[in-house]
Amino acid sequence: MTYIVKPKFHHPALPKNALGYTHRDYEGSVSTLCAGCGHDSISGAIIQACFELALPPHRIAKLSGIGCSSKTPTYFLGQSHGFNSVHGRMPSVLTGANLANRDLIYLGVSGDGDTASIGLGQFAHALRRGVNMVYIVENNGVYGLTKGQFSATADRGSKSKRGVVNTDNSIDLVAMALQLGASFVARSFSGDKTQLVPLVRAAIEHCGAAFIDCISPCVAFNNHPGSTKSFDYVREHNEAVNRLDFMTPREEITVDYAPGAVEIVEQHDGSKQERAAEGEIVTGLLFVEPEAADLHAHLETVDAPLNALGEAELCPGSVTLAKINASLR
Ligand SMILES: Cc1ncc(C[n+]2csc(CCOP(=O)(O)OP(=O)(O)O)c2C)c(N)n1
Ligand code: SF4
Ligand SMILES: [Mg+2]
Repeated sequence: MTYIVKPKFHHPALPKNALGYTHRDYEGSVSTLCAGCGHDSISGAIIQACFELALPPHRIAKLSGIGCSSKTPTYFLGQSHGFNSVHGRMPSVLTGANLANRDLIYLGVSGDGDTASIGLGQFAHALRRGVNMVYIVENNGVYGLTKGQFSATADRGSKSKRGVVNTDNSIDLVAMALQLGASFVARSFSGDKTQLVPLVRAAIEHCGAAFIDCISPCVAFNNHPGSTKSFDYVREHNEAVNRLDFMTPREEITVDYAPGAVEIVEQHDGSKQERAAEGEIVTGLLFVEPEAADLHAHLETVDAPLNALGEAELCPGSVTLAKINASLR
């Protein structure tokens, strides 16, 4: 993969976080995506969230599949662990890494093609198992990298750049995440950094499967009239249900509702579906289960990361093994 390394120098007065790092310490290589691509804004929000949380970059693992969206981990957190996996396979690679080392913060980045088509099964199982991760889908309704075919999240009736009408029903990843038991579910818009940064921060701090479906317009193939994933369409139809200001668990968590723009979303009364039928896009934190148990809790694994255990802890010894074998005879 081609990439351009950013020069290391920066203005001496750049603000520093609690670790003494500047925003620059959370950046990656220069993006090679199309100028104006929504995905770059999401990378910016991830950089900002990690800077604000003062996360040590070496404690973060970023994993992705294949697609323009899945290329983005190269453009942020250049000092973190990274794994660019196979198309649609990020969730299982992330699950394995998380089981081996529970001490890292796992950030899965995917596209709507990567997640809602080839990786749909992988997506479903990672969420239902409660893998402790932040799973972000950079949702543009097309396969951007392969020149703009409709993806499974493209709305029925929306038009391609050449005017072809999509006749297939769309997959709503937020609805699926809710049904599958994700304990943090949100939808956002790459053009709304004020909403997205606190959402990413809250998702990182959440223990369990945190899912963010982020509408991210593809300026090359899906930003025209007739598209329901264009900048203009999302700006006109975005219904932000809450404005978030996230503070770390050491302090109080507050939710700030702007006068007149407040609405409580009841997840099981169908209100979200009514909005979708009216062509509106509901964004914000839609569901959270603050005390959720993650996969390690379900499996009752030990607190120490498995990759840090030595032979003495991993092997019960020949005497114990003989006893177990005898009990099974
Ligand atoms: C197994 C496999 N099948 C198909 C492809 C071709 N392919 C590459 S990226 C992609 C879709 C990307 O779409 P999406 O995940 O939405 O990412 P975007 O580029 O839109 O950000 C496809 C089908 C592939 N690389 N590997
Ligand atoms: S093709 Fe679309 S998704 Fe890919 S970089 Fe360009 S604007 Fe972004
Ligand atoms: Mg896409």
